[in-house]
Amino acid sequence: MIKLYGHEMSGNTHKVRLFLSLLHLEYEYIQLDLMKGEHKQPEFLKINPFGQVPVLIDGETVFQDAQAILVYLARQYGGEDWFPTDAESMSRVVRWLSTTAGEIRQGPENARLYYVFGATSINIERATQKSHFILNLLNDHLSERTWLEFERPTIADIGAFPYVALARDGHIELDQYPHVLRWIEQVKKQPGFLGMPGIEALTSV
Ligand SMILES: N[C@@H](CCC(=O)N[C@@H](CS)C(=O)NCC(=O)O)C(=O)O
Repeated sequence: MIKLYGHEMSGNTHKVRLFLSLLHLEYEYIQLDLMKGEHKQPEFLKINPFGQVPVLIDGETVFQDAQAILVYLARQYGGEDWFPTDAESMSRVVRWLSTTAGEIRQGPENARLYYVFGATSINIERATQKSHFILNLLNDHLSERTWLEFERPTIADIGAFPYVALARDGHIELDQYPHVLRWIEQVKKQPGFLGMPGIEALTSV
């Protein structure tokens, strides 16, 4: 049985929950109380010395970091589609996983941390500027493509999705990025899509 430690407001946790849901995998979900610092307790630090969620355990093996977990799940359970293994395709997907942990974290993820969680150590001007930089880039990229790479969703899309879709939480308006908005709707249309607070699933009429 797969076990996932996370938090409902964590976009990093959501990357993993969304992917587990798209793969129709069952798992036990353990929500940590981050406000009480459960993720900094010795028991949890044993499974993740970084003191962060998400952490996924499959059998005896522990995986930390949302991007690394997506890679594991894609290769272990997702077949060739979500994370293809030829050298060029792999590099293309990893490029967006790096962007997720780089520009998207420095931009919309940090802006949300500032406004929603009061993380005043964050330089909000810089996070806002970084957000618009990466959203502009994504908008241009998606103007000619349906998905970030290839003609189907991959873990590149799943990794990038939560904090882009949550950008408004960080006071970043998405209206000026129509191709990004279209891409968000497309992710939401995937069978098995799962929302989180701030990312509503589409309602069927
Ligand atoms: N590189 C990690 C970052 C995870 C992360 O920042 N998790 C946040 C919640 S979204 C957390 O646990 N923060 C608590 C802390 O860093 O002390 C990943 O991609 O999973």
